[in-house]
Amino acid sequence: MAVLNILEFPDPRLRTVAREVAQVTEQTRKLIDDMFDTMYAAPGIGLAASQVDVHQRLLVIDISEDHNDPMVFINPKVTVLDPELGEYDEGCLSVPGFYETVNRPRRISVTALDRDGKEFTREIDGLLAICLQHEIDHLDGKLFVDYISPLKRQRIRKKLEKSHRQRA
Ligand code: GNR
Ligand code: NI
Repeated sequence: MAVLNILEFPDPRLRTVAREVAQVTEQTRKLIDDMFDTMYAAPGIGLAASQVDVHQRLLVIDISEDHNDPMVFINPKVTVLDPELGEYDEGCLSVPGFYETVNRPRRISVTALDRDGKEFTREIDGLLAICLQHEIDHLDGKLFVDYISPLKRQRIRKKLEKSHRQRA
């Protein structure tokens, strides 16, 4: 297992639209295991393959305190069950150190494949609904900073570019 490098805003690779997983294979499961290692090490509550520069429609989530509820979503499709929006201060491992309020539908249904390639459907609300929508945005090349004002986004971009230059 391995901790993978996480791309950071404004890396243009984060804007790639991921492609569907054609078949869930041993290679897919190896990637999933590495993504859990990477997410738990960060630490974070979710990780999309896009963030580790793999542009396949696959994401992992674990919102439990004890890292004992790993969830896998492959080729996820969401339908909004209730148009009511909820707000939440979101962060992102690809935008480290910044938090901004984002509004998203509170109740959704998701159909996806699990790590065995088996389809499941479940209704979701709360933090899991927020996190799942945040991760699916990554698969579509979107980041939470796309929902805030251009001025705030520009400030975050400048600060992260500066910290990337200092690291280099
Ligand atoms: O670890 C994470 N925390 C978080 C907090 C509020 C809303 C969304 C998230 S997801 C984030 C990990 C991440 O960047 N996933 O893409
Ligand atoms: Ni994120």
